[in-house]
Amino acid sequence: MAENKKAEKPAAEPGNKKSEQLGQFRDDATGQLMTTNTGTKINDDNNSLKAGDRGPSLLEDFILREKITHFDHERIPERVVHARGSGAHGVFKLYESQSAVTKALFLNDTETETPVFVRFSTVAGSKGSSDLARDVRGFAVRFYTQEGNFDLVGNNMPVFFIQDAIKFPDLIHAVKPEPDNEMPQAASAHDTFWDFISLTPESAHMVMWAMSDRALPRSLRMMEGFGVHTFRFVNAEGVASFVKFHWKPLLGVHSVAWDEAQNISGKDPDFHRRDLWDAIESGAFPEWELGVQIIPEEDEFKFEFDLLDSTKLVPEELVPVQRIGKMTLNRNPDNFFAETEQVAFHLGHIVPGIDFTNDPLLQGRLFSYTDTQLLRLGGPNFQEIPINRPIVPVYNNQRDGHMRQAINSGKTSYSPNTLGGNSPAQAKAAEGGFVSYNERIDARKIRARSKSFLDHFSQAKLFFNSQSTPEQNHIVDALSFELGKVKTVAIRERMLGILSLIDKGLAGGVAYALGLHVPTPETPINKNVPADADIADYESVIFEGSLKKSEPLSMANTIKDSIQTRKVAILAADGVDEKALLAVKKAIEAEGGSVNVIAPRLGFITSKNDEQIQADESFLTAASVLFDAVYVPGGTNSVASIEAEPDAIHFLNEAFKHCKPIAADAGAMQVIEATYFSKKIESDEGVIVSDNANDLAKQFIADIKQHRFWEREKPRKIPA
Ligand code: HDE
Repeated sequence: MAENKKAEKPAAEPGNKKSEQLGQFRDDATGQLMTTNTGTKINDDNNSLKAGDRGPSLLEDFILREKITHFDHERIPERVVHARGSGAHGVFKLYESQSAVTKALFLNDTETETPVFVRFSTVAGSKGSSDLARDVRGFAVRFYTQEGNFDLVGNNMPVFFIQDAIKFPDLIHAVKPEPDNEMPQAASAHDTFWDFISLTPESAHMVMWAMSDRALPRSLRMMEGFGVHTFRFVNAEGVASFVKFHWKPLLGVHSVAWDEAQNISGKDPDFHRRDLWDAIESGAFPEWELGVQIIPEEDEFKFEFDLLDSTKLVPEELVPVQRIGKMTLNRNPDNFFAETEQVAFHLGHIVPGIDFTNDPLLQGRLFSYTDTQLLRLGGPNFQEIPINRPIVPVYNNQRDGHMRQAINSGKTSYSPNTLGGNSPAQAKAAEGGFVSYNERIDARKIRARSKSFLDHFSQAKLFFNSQSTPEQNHIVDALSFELGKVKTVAIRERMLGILSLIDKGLAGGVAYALGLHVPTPETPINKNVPADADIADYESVIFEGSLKKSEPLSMANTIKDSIQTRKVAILAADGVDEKALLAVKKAIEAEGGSVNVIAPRLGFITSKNDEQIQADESFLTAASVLFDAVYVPGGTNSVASIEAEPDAIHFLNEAFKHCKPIAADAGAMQVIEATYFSKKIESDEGVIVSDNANDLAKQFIADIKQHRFWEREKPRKIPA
């Protein structure tokens, strides 16, 4: 009789404590026989038990009942925000001990690799929405440290829309699909969002970020991450400092164009998820450096803004970011539901050496994250789900509840006790027990916003002024698009009022697109505003910050030194000049880029010297928006076929429109001549035509490093 042997479940990464722990739960049915959940082998999984050939199914059929019942209960509520996400495992390695500022062991110990699990997400869309929505991205990192889990639950933008957690349900209700018709999906371009924003001037700074190219990342691997709030570090002597957390991607920060984003949403709604998965599978592990801005406690009031206000960032010119370690994502999850869906992040998961501040947004979040898991994961034992377990043992007197896994032995589940030897005992600070920072609070209860939170525009201006001209144009375009989708003219006008307090040119550009006028000071933003909005005073606290520009805020200043994992399309057909094709392919692959040959149909193409070259995609399955650059090799017949292929010409026109590098052999000039942009190529950077494959490859690679030639958008209307 065949026996089901319990499968060996080796750690995916021996030596990695989290991976070893997950290994105990990983199951693999390869070579095993099918069973019910109670282990009884199943003989027929295709037919239910019936009374006769054509008779009714029998209630007795425990196999049918179990299978259908489980299926009926397969779904859990999606996250109320950040529903769509992608996860990955990795490790964090510290460069240098940070013991001067924090006693957190994983930030003291340079020997240990701390396992991490990361989940990236969009905010507004449902679980099945497109990756390329214009949206903030969640950037949640769990460190499985030797002192318990530390979750850094951040975003890809350093500030937030609101200052106080009590406004979060309002913000999210406004941005989510409208309640009467559940439209639009994963988009802020609708009336309720802008109604709320136009009545909430504290959102001005975040709106600049959300309308910038940061909301359209080229890849999850190419975005920054931020802890947003000011946190506290506490060292072994009990000395505290304020800290802001940053993640700096080693591939730089890059985005796509809005028109491109919308097309990607149709061609591949899983674009970011696939990109992350494929990069890890191919061994091109995404990397970020962890940065910290440390502010000594005595400097708390040194700034023109309040450190507790999450609508403000600390400019790097004022407090430099020190890079203290590196995170590498090196393993995809085994099971999306078990890991990415069930992971329960919480910024309240901290370890000794890290502590909170009184940021009212942070304080509210401390309540929300446990509360939401209770509903989403079904009860108080969600920390026992494998992905949520710390790598250190858990001992306390919490007991029972739905789906309890631990079998706690012994008589006592209270403290203090004598019957159980007073175990588990409280840990003294010297034993690693968490002691909250002993902050002095001497205050009256008050339900109001601190005056130090009232400047809403100086950093919105700082951000806008720090952008390059193409980036500023993109913000104008984004707002023109979003407000253009708003039906209520009064909301558009109110937003123009807000924008005019940030930058007159910005407001003017958007007003032009909307066919409206920028409100003057005589038609202030608080016109027709309900008393609850409480925005009457804001204009009186318009404040000019001393810093006018901050370089790191512009993506134009990001790293542009690599083509690692960039995707290049080669358009080819029978008769292609394989020498040129292979030379360019080899040069790109040597620098870590990847190449796809796109041909009129799948299968093989026959080169001019009768070589067989595999077509990776056809013009039916591929789209320019899924690539970073395009190359057209020569070869008389190939060139003639490509020229005659409307989809290929569209591919090139669209790549040009999205400001991507384009290269063609001199022999493929007739393909370029069939494009819209052929007349522009002499002056246009980022388009090369050459008769020397090596020179071409060199220049092409240099262009791909630049990512995009945004200056090409003049004039900014290009057909494609
Ligand atoms: Fe969240 N947020 N949030 N948030 N948040 C959630 O928790 C909440 C805020 C962030 O990949 C929820 O487990 C409140 C800021 C990320 O699983 C929920 C407030 C920042 C994720 C929740 C905020 C974030 C969440 C929904 C205002 C950046 C996804 C599901 C005070 C610093 C984590 C869940 C993942 C998820 C509440 C504001 C980041 C409902 C009340 C600011 C990355 O608990």
